[in-house]
Amino acid sequence: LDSLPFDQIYTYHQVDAFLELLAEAYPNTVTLVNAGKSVEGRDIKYIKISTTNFEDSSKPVVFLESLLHAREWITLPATLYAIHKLVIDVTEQDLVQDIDWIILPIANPDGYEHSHGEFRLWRKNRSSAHSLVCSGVDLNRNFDINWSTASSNNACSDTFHGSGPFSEPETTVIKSIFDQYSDRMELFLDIHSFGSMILYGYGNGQLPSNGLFLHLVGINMASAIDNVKMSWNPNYIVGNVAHVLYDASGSAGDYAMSAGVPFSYTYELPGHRFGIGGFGFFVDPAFIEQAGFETWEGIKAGARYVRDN
Ligand code: ING
Ligand code: ZN
Repeated sequence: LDSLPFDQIYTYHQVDAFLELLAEAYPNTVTLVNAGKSVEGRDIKYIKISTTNFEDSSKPVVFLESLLHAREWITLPATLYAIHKLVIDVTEQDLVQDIDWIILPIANPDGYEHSHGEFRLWRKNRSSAHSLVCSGVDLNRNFDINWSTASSNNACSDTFHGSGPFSEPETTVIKSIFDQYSDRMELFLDIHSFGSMILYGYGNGQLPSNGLFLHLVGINMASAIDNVKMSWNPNYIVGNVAHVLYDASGSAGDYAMSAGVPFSYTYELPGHRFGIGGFGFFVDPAFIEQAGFETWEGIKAGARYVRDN
């Protein structure tokens, strides 16, 4: 447990076993929640980290999520690295003392398994309920915020939004986390790849009323990462998703803001420069630990900002 190597990509089952062991080994800080089942029946598990009783606490909550999109493998070691720093190798005590954490490492377990066995570049979940020919709903278009206004109605599209808001069990699990904890959730980081970006909403280009502060904290996190990044990777770009990328409705990040979370970002971790074929989604084992290490710098900067302000 204390020497979880950071140079590999773990499977769903390995992560599941790790979370179970972690909760057993650190019962005073870690609570494992089995929050529901995916379309194919896999458990969706997240951990709560708190030095006090999570449910009675009034500390700010920071929520980290990865692998909402199956093929974005590098995002998993980034959240596992954060778990390691918060639970096992606690070098920065203040972060666990002052903040309660929710970490959902594999938000889309079926898609993730599919990307390991069948189809490396799979993005969506594995629902076959919406079409006879194509499977999968883009979970980052399925949330109940401006649903269907900038996403696809075609089940064969990689940005298919599903049959309605929260039509998928995977997004419903995430909704329930916001339902329970959004009143004290100050920061939500939905970790994706790739592109070296820190993006905020709304996905239609409208800025929330705290847009200036969203940008400021985004730049704070980006420069913390840029300070330690590999020299050949680009600096992080910070901005509104519709301004720097494209319009996108029904995203987790937008839903978090509509649920009252003041600081909500989608990280796009760097793509890999040695990637072949599938370009940035492929992962070189030599840089997995670096991805965790540098992303952790951004997470820390964001968490300390919301703690102090
Ligand atoms: N990019 C995100 C996507 O879901 C995004 C970009 C960010 C959309 C924030 C909406 C809101 O398309 C990746 N790589 O998935
Ligand atoms: Zn993504």
